[in-house]
Amino acid sequence: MDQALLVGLNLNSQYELMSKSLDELEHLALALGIETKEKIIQNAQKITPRFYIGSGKVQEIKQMIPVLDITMVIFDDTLSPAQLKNLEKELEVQVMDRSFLILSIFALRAQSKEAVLEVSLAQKLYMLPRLVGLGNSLSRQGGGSYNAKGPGETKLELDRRKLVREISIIKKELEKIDAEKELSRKQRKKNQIPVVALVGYTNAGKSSIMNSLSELLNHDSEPVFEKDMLFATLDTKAKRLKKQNYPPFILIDTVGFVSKLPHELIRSFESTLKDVVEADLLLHVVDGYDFDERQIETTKSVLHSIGASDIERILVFTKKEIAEKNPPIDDDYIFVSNRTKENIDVLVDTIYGHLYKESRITHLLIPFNQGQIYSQIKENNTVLETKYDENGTFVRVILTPDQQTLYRSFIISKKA
Ligand SMILES: Nc1nc2c(ncn2[C@@H]2O[C@H](COP(=O)(O)OP(=O)(O)OP(=O)(O)O)[C@@H](O)[C@H]2O)c(=O)[nH]1
Ligand SMILES: [Mg+2]
Repeated sequence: MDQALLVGLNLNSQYELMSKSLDELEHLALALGIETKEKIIQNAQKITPRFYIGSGKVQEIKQMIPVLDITMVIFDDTLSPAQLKNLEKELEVQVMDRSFLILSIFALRAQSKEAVLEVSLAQKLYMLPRLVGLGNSLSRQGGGSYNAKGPGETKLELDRRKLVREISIIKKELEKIDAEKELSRKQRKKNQIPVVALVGYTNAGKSSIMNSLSELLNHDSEPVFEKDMLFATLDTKAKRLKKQNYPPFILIDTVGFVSKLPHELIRSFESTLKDVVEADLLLHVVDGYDFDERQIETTKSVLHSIGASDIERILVFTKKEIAEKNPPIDDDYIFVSNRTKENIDVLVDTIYGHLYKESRITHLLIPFNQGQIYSQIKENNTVLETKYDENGTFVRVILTPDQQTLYRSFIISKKA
């Protein structure tokens, strides 16, 4: 097992926040099997360009390394390529930053072809500007060995060109996958089925909510993977759910967020996160037991950076059965338990309330030769009444504004 020393720079004199951030870093490290031996916080006014922390602190760390048997030093923030290089040279152990750690966890978890490509793209984007500094860390990731060096070309330049080439190949692969997914997105739009996406901090309980909702609404579906671990879900899973006598909706479970999520990851997960961006409603899931308001802020800021901040959001807290008190927050929320299933039914009603709040009871008269329209409406909507007369099938049904447009030629003004 690697033994790590964690380092945080406290710039805003918010010691407590920094200490929480280092606790989270410890969890991230543990996810890779790295044990934390010691945590150090330096209070400072500004970042030192050469070492990120002050050079006195670097010497202090250097002395601790042999005493504590440290094999790597992990910084809580993103280090510049130069800082990384200077620190590795000075400390003579492997040095990594929070971004590298998160990227490595993602790499460990990625299973589907899409996730593997996305993570690999993020890692390569991260490496590109750091080829000079990442000597030790990079060689583990397969910097590659080369036999054919062109005249006058350095290994560095070859590495760089190889990376650039690989990045463009992966991007093309991802575009292909995205084009296929685009088809199913278009199909959903055409069928007017609304999309609800689960978003939130990693380990908040998103996948568990998907399972609770599926159990209640769709008994025969396979559960998705839920586990007490960081980034359990990397792949998007979509399920069609439907309350009896109500129209269906698509529920999407996807990757969780964490504070200081590397921007390379956000960029390369574009295709996965598109499902979130195109959703009609977001369920912002928050751990209601281990409540931390900053996790809400992190999620909001990631949503903002992917262009999803204007989508309507319902705040959902989990783990109600073990929480001692209500989360101290002014916003409206629903507090559920995925263990006892308390309030899962309330969540369902709230989802329907949001999706169909502009829906209207509409009267339609569908000629008998348009039977498929009637089946489509019955399948996807709440039909309140059906009657047959010589002109066709009369239906009293709840329609969304979009559906009112779609079926406008069948709308009649009052009861037949
Ligand atoms: N006691 C309790 N545990 C819960 C509840 N909801 C979720 N959990 C547990 O919390 C852990 C994380 O749940 P997940 O559903 O995997 O979390 P997630 O948000 O999907 O996490 P990522 O996929 O990593 O982003 C699991 O061990 C769940 O069993 C709840 O209501 N009560
Ligand atoms: Mg999950």
